Amino acid sequence: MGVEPSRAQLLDWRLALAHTLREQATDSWLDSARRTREDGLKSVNYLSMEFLPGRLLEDAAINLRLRDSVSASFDDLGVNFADVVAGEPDPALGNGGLGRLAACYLESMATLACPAHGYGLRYERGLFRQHFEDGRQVERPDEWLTSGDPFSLSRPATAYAVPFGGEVSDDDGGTAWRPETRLVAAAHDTPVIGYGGGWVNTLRLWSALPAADLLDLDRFSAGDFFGAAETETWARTLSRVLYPTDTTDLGRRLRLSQEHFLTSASVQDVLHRFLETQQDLRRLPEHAAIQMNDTHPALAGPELIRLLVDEHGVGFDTAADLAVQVLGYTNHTLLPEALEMWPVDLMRHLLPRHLQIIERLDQRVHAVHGSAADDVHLIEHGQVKMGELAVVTSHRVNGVSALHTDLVRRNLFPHLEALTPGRILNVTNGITPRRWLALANPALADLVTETIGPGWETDLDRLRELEPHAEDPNFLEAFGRTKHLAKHRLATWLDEEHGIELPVEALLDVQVKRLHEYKRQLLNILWTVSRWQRIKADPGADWVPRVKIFGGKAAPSYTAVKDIIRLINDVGAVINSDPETRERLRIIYPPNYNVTMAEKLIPAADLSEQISTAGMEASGTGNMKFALNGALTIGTLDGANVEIREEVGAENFFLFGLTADEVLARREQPGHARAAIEQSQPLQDVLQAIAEGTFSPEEPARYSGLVDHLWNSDWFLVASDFDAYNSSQELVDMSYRDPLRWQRMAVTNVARMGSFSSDRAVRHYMREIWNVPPAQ
Ligand code: 26M
Repeated sequence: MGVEPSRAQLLDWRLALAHTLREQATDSWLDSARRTREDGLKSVNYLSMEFLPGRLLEDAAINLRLRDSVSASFDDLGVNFADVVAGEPDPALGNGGLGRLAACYLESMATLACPAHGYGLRYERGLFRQHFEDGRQVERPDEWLTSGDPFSLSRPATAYAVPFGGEVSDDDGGTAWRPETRLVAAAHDTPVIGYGGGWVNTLRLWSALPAADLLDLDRFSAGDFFGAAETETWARTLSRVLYPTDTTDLGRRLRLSQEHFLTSASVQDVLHRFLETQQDLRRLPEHAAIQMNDTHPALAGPELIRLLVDEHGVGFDTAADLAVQVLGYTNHTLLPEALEMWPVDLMRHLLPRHLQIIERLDQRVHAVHGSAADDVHLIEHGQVKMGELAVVTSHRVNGVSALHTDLVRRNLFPHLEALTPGRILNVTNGITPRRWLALANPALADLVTETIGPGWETDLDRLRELEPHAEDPNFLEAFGRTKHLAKHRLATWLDEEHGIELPVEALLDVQVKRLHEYKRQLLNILWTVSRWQRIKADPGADWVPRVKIFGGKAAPSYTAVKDIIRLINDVGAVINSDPETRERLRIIYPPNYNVTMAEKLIPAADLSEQISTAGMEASGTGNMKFALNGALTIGTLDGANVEIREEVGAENFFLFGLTADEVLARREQPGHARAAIEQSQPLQDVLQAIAEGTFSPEEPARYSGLVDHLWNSDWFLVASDFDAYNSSQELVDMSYRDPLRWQRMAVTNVARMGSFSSDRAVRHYMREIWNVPPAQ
């Protein structure tokens, strides 16, 4: 770094470490690309608007099997490894589960030596940083690039022009589109190192640059200096910021432009790499699979067809067939407000050629399937439906848990399932055991290795070998010590970073995830109020001490859940300063939940809250991380909870609440919320306290809207599930009072979580969707 060791700052050490680790990966990185090229291997192109990789350096050290020697080298230099990596920014290039899943899958593909590129956008600012002011969420910009991006390589030589706007002439000419503007997509590559370091893939993120000729010289000469720079400003805006919401209600033009920019640059890159070694585009499906992470990159079909037809002279039908063979689409949500639709007028304005191709695809579906396709419309009510587009341009469509896939088939795309039975399949989500056990929980990872030997890192089913030890009191005690260690680590961090005290002997009960009404953080905080009231009513009883930890961000415009954040903080302020209950109940809500915070919270948790309204959480992946780290789950029959419970055993899982079918039926009953509240004295007491301003004495009416909504509407069935949740929580207390029993349940959870490895999930994609053979 050009700095004398004695004068080096932590940042210098971190940059040096980044360059050193990247250097260590370089031979493998080049070899992997060379082998893919020279052996003509098929490769996967994972297109995603979001990636949440977490901090890169410790993960790279672990996967290169260098963590211990790196740490020892730093010791020799009188530098603390943990301090070095603690300064690393956590790239927040995603909102939540979908982006984190993409990162786990990239890591597993590299570990399995599956040739792959991740493609995304290099947002200058990631997801906002969250602060609290008077309990309210305040958003600040995330400046993750201020000390550079030292683990990545910018590749100015790899750039593509991405066209926008303009006019199309009739559909049969090969160069029908005369775009108004072109932006340049420039590549930034991050190595994705597989476990063991034998295979290294690439995460390629695009940033937008103005094309060299974008400054409008005519306007400039005419004295319109600002107008002349308009297009340049537009370019710089495009990759400036990640959309912080999971609906498309704001800034629609910019969002669609981002999606097209990602898709076009990536598909051009896929074709470019193919044409480096091949001539016959009809063989594209033998060499490339493209996976669309939700509909955000669903322009990939039209874009691939456009490039094949307009630039390479392929016929439309051949191009469309090729696209279908190459593409796959993963659906991550059934929420109607998150299903993308783009106004036809906007699409015509920005992407006239793509609109033309979509119209032709629509005609083609009807020509091929006749009246069986009467219910299929890619365009309806002046909107392009991106879900239908993604389905008809893909040979496989998958949901992310068994229940979710069932609902995708039955409720979301029944008309499309009927056209091509078998196109829709399930691939239950998974998580990488390298980051979520080896990195996040070294104490438990060491105990596992001592007990069953190494190898579980790449063969997570081997955790089953822990099961006999669940009967061994010595092992259970050692297991308990790992949990304690994780709690102490968390306590130190909470104290140092946030000045928060953590009572480490208490039951640690954690709900961390994006705020959404369907995830029902509200149910959790209402129960917490109820617990507080009951402790106060019977202070002599033997209450199990609990710490309720919350973490998560709300979309800036989602006012209903911003109220819930404020309520949690308001309740916390009152409860935490109540001397009568302090030793038995505490609320902690550290701001700015992200991957790094997850790595600290999850290993320390005793209880994992997975309490969504049944039928609404597509899968969840936090649920898997907690169970793998020996937390027990309290949860509804939703998403992957269903499969986790089947694997770990019903007796090792705290189930409560309405099923997905019951949810639908309950919503049909008029006055269901009022009826549920009237039947539950504890819930009435809670709502009365909130309505009276117990937690907002300076503004008693602060939560009147929220309470009113619960009595009169309650779409997410918080009231209907309250009593069941309470009974389940009482069972949690009972089980926790018997530490050996609790630990036996926890160890059994760990031992039976092997199938939730992202290695299993990625193998499934390779076999059933990508048609990529396993490495020998
Ligand atoms: C859409 C338009 C504009 C801006 C953002 C979006 C958008 C962003 C993220 C829409 C949806 C987004 O994510 C959906 C998501 O994260 N789904 C989650 O996916 C996880 C991985 O499969 C599942 O585990 C979660 O259950 C599911 O909620």
